[in-house]
Amino acid sequence: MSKALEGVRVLDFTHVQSGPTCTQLLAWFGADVIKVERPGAGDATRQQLQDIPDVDSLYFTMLNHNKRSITLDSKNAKGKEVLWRLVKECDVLVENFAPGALDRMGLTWEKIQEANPRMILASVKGFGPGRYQDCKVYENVAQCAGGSASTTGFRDDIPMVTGAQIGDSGTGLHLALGIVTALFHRTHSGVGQRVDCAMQDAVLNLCRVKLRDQQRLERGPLREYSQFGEGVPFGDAVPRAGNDSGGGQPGRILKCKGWEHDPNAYLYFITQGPVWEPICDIIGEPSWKTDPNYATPKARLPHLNEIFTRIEAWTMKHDKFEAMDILNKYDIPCGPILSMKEIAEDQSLRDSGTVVEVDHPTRGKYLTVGSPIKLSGSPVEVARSPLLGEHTDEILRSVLGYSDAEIAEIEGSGAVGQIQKLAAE
Ligand code: CAO
Repeated sequence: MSKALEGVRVLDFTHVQSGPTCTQLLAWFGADVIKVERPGAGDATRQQLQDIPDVDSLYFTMLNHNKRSITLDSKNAKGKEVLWRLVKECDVLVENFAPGALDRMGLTWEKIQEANPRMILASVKGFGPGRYQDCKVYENVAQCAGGSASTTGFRDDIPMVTGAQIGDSGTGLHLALGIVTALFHRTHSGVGQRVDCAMQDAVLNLCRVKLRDQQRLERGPLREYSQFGEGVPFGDAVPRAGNDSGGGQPGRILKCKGWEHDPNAYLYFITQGPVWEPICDIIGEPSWKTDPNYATPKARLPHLNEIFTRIEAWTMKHDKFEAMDILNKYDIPCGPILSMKEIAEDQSLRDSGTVVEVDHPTRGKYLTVGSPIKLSGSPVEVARSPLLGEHTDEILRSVLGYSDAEIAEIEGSGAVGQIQKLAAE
């Protein structure tokens, strides 16, 4: 079966997390992704958070599946020559260097277009044009500048970053969409274009509902926030809402049986309007079905603390999975708080290819997250990440057509470091 992006060749000049998540998606969908790395060092994440000495870290392996690796010093004259050959052979160049770094390598948009008018140049930067455009940015900076931190956590506590990598992986996802859109546009325009995605913008896009609430706040209190029921006045900016549901269906994280010793013995419980009656029956408050203080969603808003305290008295009698089974019979929206251990062991996630076991020549077997996007006509097979420079020789020969003598000259110049000839696996 052919892959959706078969025939697309990507010059992957990305590092750390945001860029690599984007090119990993393209590789999963069938693009030939050629990761260019500095000789001897490679992507800095190869050595970061190493759990096994001298073995590519899980940080690297889990972000760089299905790619090929070539080492190339882009500041060496011969290296530049090879790089320009790659620019001519590829459809997309993806990079997430610090602002200005690509230009300093001589790869300006004007020169790239001249060399290859069909090239799509896709970049991640921390900020778009404006006062912070020259800043270097990592995940948590983007979460803070994009509106996530100020709206995450509890009202009485400091701003909070989230474990979901919305700044890095979130931006990578946005960029991948920009790239496939530009590829589609190229099918009828015949020319490439730039695709820029700033991490601040991507986070803000994911925090869209909070900008909604900012404007609602100008017209009155946010009644679905617990703070409304508690009688705490609102300020002039959207507050942190703890674990309140974002939408019009109030929800909370509630303790379940075992919470005293298990940090994840909790359930997210949503008091969705249409299932209010079964909720009342299950928690043993049948009179709340008709009591005017509780019978309608609007009437319930000032009593959310009382209601959830009562529901929690019920959830604490059941473990989270038992509670799920009971509540699901009545279509009550709820979900267990799953630990990473539980997720790693979840059979359904394994069966669907979302959690995948991969074998690696120096690491052995490890778990990774497969593609969360499933294309029926282009299934993803997760292949291990490349070793540093593993495909240098292969790419110089088969993609760029260099001869033995030319390859010896390139190697002698130091542009690619020492080419390793790997034994067949
Ligand atoms: N050969 C030679 N030089 C190379 C090279 C290669 N193959 N690959 C990279 N380099 C050079 C770059 O040209 C740059 O040199 P100059 O500064 O002299 O121009 C240098 O390596 C360092 O690049 P950098 O500034 O991008 O790297 P850094 O580690 O200092 O910063 C980061 C990292 C992520 C903060 C920065 O790249 C950045 O802000 N990127 C954009 C935002 C982003 O993607 N952040 C997400 C990171 S994931 O949390």
